[in-house]
Amino acid sequence: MSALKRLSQDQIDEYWRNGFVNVGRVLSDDEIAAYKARGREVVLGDYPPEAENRVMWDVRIAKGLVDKPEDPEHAIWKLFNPDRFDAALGRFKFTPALLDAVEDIIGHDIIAFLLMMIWKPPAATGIEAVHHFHQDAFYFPFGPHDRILAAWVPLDDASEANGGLTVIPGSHRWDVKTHKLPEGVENALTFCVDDVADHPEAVSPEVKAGDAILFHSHLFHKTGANRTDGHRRVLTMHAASAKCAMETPLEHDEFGMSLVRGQSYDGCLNVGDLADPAEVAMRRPSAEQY
Ligand SMILES: O=C(O)CCC(=O)C(=O)O
Repeated sequence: MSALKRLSQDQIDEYWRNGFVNVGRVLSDDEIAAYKARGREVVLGDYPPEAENRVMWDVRIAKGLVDKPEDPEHAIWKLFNPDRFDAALGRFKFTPALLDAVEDIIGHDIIAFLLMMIWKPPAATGIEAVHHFHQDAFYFPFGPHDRILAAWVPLDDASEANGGLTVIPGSHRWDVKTHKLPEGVENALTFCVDDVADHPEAVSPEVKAGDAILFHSHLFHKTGANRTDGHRRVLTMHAASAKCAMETPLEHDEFGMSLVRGQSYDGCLNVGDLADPAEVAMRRPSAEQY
């Protein structure tokens, strides 16, 4: 086995035992400040017209059910794949310390396929942005799922109080359950699992700004409302081993397969968006093979 890049064997054991691990600090204070500042500029309107659908407002605001708060940053839900329209936010997927930790879990060849910057509106807005228990693998038509994880990196200290992560340790060993739309306001991007509304073993780890939690694609996780007056912003990257392959046809092109470390493989996930060819060696499958 090759040498570990960042994690201790204990951290790796913890990941496979619990389905998640805090790998410590991956962003500097300057990087955190820069991502926050750039996120705000985008939310205030600094994005190209074609990115309109990727700037997603809270579903209650988007559906006109509540008034838009004065500060657009209190109304935003997420930037969806900001790397597709914003180079500054897109740099997140090349964060060396983060990729070192990801490599220690899923191997050297890494495809980042989904990036998000997600907000939770402060309590004063009255907007309760809740995402009930779900498993990310529900959305992913490729596998094996053991080689797919999420990196969750808060830009503000996060805890249960401001809508941080709640997870069920060990649930990464459960199958992917049936997911359904949440009751109340419909939002097709917040499918959830009905029969796991709460769980006695659920934990809500406190996570410092700039630390990364890596979690398995089957892990049950949820986030509650932000009950504080401050922001809760987070950058997430979903990553798969470049040795993963499609299991069912992809019905949309929202997963931007971007090789961020190592190489891609014939017959495995297709890389359509190679951001920095100098950093990665890549073998493109020949035309005849496809
Ligand atoms: O941090 C959040 O707001 C939600 C993260 C999450 O559960 C997800 O993106 O699957």
